[in-house]
Amino acid sequence: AGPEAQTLGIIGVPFAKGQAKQGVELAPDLLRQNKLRQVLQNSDERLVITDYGNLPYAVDETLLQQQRQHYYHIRNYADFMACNLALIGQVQLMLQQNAQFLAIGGDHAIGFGSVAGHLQHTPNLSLVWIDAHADINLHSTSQSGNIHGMPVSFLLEPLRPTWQHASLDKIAPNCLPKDQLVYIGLRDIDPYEAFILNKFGIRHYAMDSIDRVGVPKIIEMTLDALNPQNKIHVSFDIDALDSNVAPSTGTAVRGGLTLREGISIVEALRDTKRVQGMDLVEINPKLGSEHDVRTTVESGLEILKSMFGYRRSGARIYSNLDTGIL
Ligand code: EXY
Ligand code: MN
Ligand code: MN
Ligand code: MN
Repeated sequence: AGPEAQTLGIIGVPFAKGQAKQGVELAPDLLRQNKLRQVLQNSDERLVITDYGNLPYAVDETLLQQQRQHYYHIRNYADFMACNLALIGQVQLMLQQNAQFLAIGGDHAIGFGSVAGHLQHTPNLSLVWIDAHADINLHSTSQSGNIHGMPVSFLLEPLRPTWQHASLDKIAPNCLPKDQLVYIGLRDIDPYEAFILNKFGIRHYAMDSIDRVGVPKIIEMTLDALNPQNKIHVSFDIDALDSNVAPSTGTAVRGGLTLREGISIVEALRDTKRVQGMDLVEINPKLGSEHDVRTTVESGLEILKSMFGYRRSGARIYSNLDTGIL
């Protein structure tokens, strides 16, 4: 790898226990079969990609005990924590060995470990959460008991005390200040989630703001809000996109981002040169028709291409072209 090399580590996180539907665990391998590596490589020849495979984890007795004593009313707490503990370590390893990382879910419960691991490597971090949902439920506010609707509450400084039995100060001491989080694409917020967002003044650009001012203005406001010295983590839930371009997902909501809007947002974030980590989550190949699955995977790959270097304008580095033709 030369001086221009841009190293990228990829980890598959086939975790499906943050919600009730089987299938999200198949997404990392499905993206690989659909030429993830080649797609990324073609989008920027300077990328040096290391695929670390799929993340294993093991549940221990301490976690089962926490689940039995304190978190028995939400689903699969012990599995959630075990997987995310492994991910916190894996992300730090990837950032020791690479400039950037990509975590492929799995459901959005892995957003906790991915961002928490990123925060341990880089304490001065900003988070852009692109999603139809706010994923900020507490164990006491969740109606579904599904932990993929809660990861942000494990990350955000003012909400961490609500997880007092989870030993967060031990496993992930660095957390996110509330002014370094921006949501984009929301359109399905639970009442208590809305209460939390408003109580703490968390920036959330829901679809109605995008309709009012358009994507360029939303990007401008997002970047104005984030500390320009910080690295950025982008957590992209495929259900942020409209269900016509991302039908194969567990909690699809109509009226979402067009693929072009999704690409624009990701390109603008990438152009800051501060994005150091990304998640792509909630693609579920067991939902919908074969055509739906193909559409969803293609949309996911377009989003990843744009994040890791592809330019719709054609602007690129010409080092491997034979320019002697002219
Ligand atoms: N807010 C709902 C819940 O807590 O169950 C729905 C959450 C869906 C979360 C998806 C991953 O973004
Ligand atoms: Mn580093
Ligand atoms: Mn989500
Ligand atoms: Mn979602």
